[in-house]
Amino acid sequence: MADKHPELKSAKLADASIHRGPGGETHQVAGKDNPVLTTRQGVPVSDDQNSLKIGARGPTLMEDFHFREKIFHFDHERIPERVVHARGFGAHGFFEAYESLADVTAADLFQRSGEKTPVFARFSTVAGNKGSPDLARDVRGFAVKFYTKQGNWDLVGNNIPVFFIQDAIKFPDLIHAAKQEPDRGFPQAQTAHDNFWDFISLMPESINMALWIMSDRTIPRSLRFMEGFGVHTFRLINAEGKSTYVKFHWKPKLGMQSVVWNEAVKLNGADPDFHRRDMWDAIQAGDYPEWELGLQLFDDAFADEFEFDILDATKIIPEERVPIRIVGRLVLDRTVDNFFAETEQVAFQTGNIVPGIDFTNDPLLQGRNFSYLDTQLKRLGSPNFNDLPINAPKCPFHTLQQDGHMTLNNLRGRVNYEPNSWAVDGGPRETPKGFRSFPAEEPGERRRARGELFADHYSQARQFYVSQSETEQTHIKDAFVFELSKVETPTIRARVVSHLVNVDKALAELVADGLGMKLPAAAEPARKIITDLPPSPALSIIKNAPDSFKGRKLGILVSDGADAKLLAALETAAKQHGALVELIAPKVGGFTASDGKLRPAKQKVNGGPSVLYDAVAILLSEEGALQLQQEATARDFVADAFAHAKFIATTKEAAPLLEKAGVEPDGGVMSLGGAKDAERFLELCTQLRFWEREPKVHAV
Ligand code: HDD
Repeated sequence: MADKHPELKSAKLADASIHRGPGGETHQVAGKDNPVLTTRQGVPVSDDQNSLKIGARGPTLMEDFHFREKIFHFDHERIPERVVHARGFGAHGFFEAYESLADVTAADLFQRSGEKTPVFARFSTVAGNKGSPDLARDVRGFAVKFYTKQGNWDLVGNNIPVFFIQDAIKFPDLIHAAKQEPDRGFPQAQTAHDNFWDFISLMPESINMALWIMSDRTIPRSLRFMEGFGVHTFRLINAEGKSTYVKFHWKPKLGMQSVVWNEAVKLNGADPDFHRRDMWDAIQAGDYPEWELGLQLFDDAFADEFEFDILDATKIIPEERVPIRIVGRLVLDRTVDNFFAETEQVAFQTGNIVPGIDFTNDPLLQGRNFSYLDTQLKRLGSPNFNDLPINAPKCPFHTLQQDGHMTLNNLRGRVNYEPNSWAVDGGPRETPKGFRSFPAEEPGERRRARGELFADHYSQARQFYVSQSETEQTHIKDAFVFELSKVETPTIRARVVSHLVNVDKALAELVADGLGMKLPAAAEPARKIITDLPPSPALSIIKNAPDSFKGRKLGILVSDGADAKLLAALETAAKQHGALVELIAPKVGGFTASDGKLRPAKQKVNGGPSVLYDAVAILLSEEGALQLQQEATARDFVADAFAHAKFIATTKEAAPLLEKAGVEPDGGVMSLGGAKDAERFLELCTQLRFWEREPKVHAV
């Protein structure tokens, strides 16, 4: 167990030194465990409860420097939130290289097998404000800062390998359309509104990404259960200066998993911090989230023969075409000490690359290289944001940059320019081993244009759709119907569906039917040929499910008199599967199981709905079942678990509750005869969801 804050858990409540002031206010005096409270100037404070006044009931005095300083600082606590990806959660860890990649790159972090490089990763949603819920249907940011021995490398990716637009000049339009509408300031953290779908329908290049965002990829069960992608084609450069194209992939060790949409909607109310809490809990418990880094490597010959442009960020290269070479692992093993100092002030920049890695001409990437640097100045308020510990390299660095707001790294000595004549204290000098851009030849006219192959907007969208399992295809259809049902303008709905006709006619028909409209004619494609590409099974979450319940959570609904043996057996089996257990009871103070022992509960039933769990067990005594069948939230607990295709284990005593909740026993509902059934149930849970049930519980 790696508990980073053991002192908090062991903390005694410090009430010994409490005394009351004349107005009844609480004063606590510094003692051996608590330092003296001071002002920012270090002046000891005698009273932090009352401002300085004339008499007990008189006006506050301007001379109260402690009051002024405290309020002044509070008034300025906020900095602008990120214009996108405002809501995020970060953690520290390391990247470990499995092998030397010296054949393809000179990047120092990839030279030695077993080499560990410290990293900071920040996961985010895109559209919502800082306080928005975690389970918004949205792309997740997956940004990793590698503090390498040759400087910081930032891989600023997403959990989806394609993007909405091809050229960075459209980014402000995309984001304006996705975020709250400017007159009304809503909807928050949602794309289900007119402006977003209006923009998408007018930008056919976004249709591939539209399919991805309507898939379950945008409602991950956990940040630990999702993939990450560098999206663009980058270059790796080896010591001889040879360039190899590369696409970066992160593969979660626990496998991929998402929730269902109705679950996401409910999770946003039940626990808006669901993803960050999950990550925090996992790291605190020593169950460190882990991903493997994979590379798709290819050369100019492949780029020339590939049917899409490798500079087009709205396209993937299927894993079946260029296999992924796994080259290392990312482990997140430390939560932050201070959210603001680290997660909020971390400044990622696509422009942060190191010798051995280089950009390509992808017009989205080229634009990003300007935007990230620029935005940090606005957000962090000074060009010295790199002096903040979270942003500073961990290798030695020497620049001749100086001064500016809040600089912490000041030059020493006489020299702040180069070249200079000083042999001693002459400051830093260049090295032939420093970063060199790949000397690509760039012929051509100055034009506002794009590569010809960028115009195929539908072939890969279709490939993505046909690569999904039936369940996932239904989820995509349902998501389109849900989102477009929130669009108030029928012509926008129709324009979106007209693109879907080019993707997959059957999908378009289902969506049109779900919206109660006639199937529109197909949109005019920019490129006449729509290629029927072979399915890429790697694109499906369900087809690649991990067959393990590791890292998942079993929720057990209990009452007084619950079978203690069975409970212990379930707890043991869950532990053996690497899963966590939480007990949900009528009262949080606990319940007395059949062995007469009082056990604490984690949740009271109305605060612990089944959406918080991957599978549930209902372990009630007869009286418990009679009591809970009267309780709406207990009925919801069971009914939701059933509707969300979860595995349910139940004792026969719990039958009245299941019946009241409308559960019709099926292959995903298991009756627990005794302790011996616990392991069988956990085995069942390794399938994660009982998808066969879904069509039976959703009629619309
Ligand atoms: Fe971006 C933040 C990922 C296109 C402009 N972006 C940001 C973050 C991630 C991404 C993960 C959050 C970083 C953090 O946690 O602090 N962005 C992407 C990906 C893109 C992409 C994968 C396409 C492949 N972004 C993109 C474009 C532009 C931007 C085309 C502008 C032309 N992105 C920004 C930004 C942000 C940002 C405005 C906001 C906060 C920040 O940079 O630091 O500069």
